Amino acid sequence: MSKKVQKIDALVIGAGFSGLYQLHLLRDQLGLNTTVVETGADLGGTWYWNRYPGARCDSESHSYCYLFSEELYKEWEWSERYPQPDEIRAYLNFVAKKLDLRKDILFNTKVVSAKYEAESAKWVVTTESREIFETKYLITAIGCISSANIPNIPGLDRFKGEWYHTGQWPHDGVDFRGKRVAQIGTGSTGIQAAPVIAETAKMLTVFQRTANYSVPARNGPLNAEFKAYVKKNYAELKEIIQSTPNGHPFRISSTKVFDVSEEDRQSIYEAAWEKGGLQFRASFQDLVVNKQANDTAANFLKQKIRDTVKDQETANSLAEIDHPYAAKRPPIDTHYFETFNQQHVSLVDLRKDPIVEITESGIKTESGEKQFDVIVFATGFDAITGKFFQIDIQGAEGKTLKQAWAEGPKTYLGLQTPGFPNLFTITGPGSPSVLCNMPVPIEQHAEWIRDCIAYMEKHEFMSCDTDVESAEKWVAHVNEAAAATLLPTAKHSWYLGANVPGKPRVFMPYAGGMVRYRAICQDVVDKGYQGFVMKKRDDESSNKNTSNDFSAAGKITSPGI
Ligand code: N01
Repeated sequence: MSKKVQKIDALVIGAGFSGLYQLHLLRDQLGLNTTVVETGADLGGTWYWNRYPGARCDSESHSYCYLFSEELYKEWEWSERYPQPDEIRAYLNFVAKKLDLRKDILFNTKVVSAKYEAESAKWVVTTESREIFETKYLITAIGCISSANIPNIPGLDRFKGEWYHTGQWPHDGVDFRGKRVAQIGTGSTGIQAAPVIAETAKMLTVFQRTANYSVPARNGPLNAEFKAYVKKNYAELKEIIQSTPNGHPFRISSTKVFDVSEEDRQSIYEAAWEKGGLQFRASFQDLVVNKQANDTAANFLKQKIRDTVKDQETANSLAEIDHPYAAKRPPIDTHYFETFNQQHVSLVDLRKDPIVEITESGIKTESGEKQFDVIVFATGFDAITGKFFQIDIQGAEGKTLKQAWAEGPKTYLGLQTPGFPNLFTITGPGSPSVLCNMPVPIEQHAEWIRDCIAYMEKHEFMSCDTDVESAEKWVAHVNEAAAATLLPTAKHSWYLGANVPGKPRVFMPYAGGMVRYRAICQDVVDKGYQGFVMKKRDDESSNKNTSNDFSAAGKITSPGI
């Protein structure tokens, strides 16, 4: 039986970085009656679910946090260069406590449907336990990589051992001692997990479909001097983080690869390798836009693999990489390639020996069957759109979001989809999202949404939608931005949806960089919410404008990542 309808101003789905900040902005700054609903039993979003061995954020801790409050920034102290899920959750708990957020979050509450009622201009949102909310504003804060992709390999249902997906990891961990473990997948997650699984497993076999680059993370504890530097330089760090295309705390070099001699180039790569982390990508300005320039970095990294891995055949399989460096999300690691020098660790190159099926006791490839006690799927996510499709979202004319995005997601600025008024999507498709250090686009989106809602309330608009023309222009611009880079040349990338069979191959994140994106969003506001259609009750007039050509933000120079 349905429960009483709860009437609120704003409903936010998800209690990760996005949802928490959006709650604070709408409740504490606009005074809206706001509720956050969260499937998990606690806050954390991505970091509530991703607790696999070796899990760590690839962004440096002093940039993987909110920047809106100097007080919060200075009060929190990170312990390591890259934070683990536990520490990120502790940080989010600290923020939630400081801002008194928990009282407006409902945990263990999964949204199953959201339907827009045009007459009342309200969203009716239903949860799995039949709670019903009626809300003017609906904001998705559901993350980009939150819908686990478990490949449809025949036979998994009859496997008698244990199996896990890294994005749905048991909270009390998995004991690998004495176990023969198969790990499928060598993306950022698999590259983090394998060395840690190998520490305790009796045997680890890594199944690799696409070889991947990786740069050492060089993780370690932060010393007192660095911690003091971070606190002292909040303003400067914030300025750097918010003025680089990818939202990281370092600038991308303005030097191009062929502006320097071969010798100098190698020294620059060596220094970046020693420093470690995603900063390697910032060594030169043109690494992700010029294939020949990229080849120099790719060759450097492939040689590092060959120098590290002792077995020739394994080294070949790991170093035969089919895409430019950073055209897929570049992993960083702690002794990943070294792991293959251990006697009990081996690699199966699925390009040469594909999986046929999973059996009761192991995995059968074309060359034969291997026995396993545990299978770890580090196989990624139905990224960016997958989570949306788990909710039955129905817009103004009864069309579902699934139908609207059947040929690929179509949004305006990644923030709104035509026909779905008052639905705002934090880091939705078409946002810079995953090409950036995530808290940066999250803060910008949440603040933009707050301002848009404040504008609507001030002018008594009942609804805000975008039109098909504006969304089409934005999708074209997202494609144009991607085409200006090497990113779409990686054909098996989840940026393109290529990891999920049947998913439309559309480049989903905005590759024009965060600075450019921020400028476009501001320009849209300055022009009276250009491309958005705001309506008053019984009033067909709106502030609809002609659509934007996004040229005000200038030329695309260097993408995110
Ligand atoms: O997922 P992935 P991930 N048979 O999709 C393979 C973020 N992240 O979880 O490349 C065999 O990158 C697949 O092969 P292929 C980060 O943004 C962030 O590693 O499709 N193999 C690939 O090797 C990252 O990019 C942090 O050919 C199959 C792997 O599984 C994103 O999460 C830390 C297969 C999947 O790699 C996703 O990373 C970790 C099949 N049927 C991750 N299906 C942070 O620091 C898939 N694969 C924030």
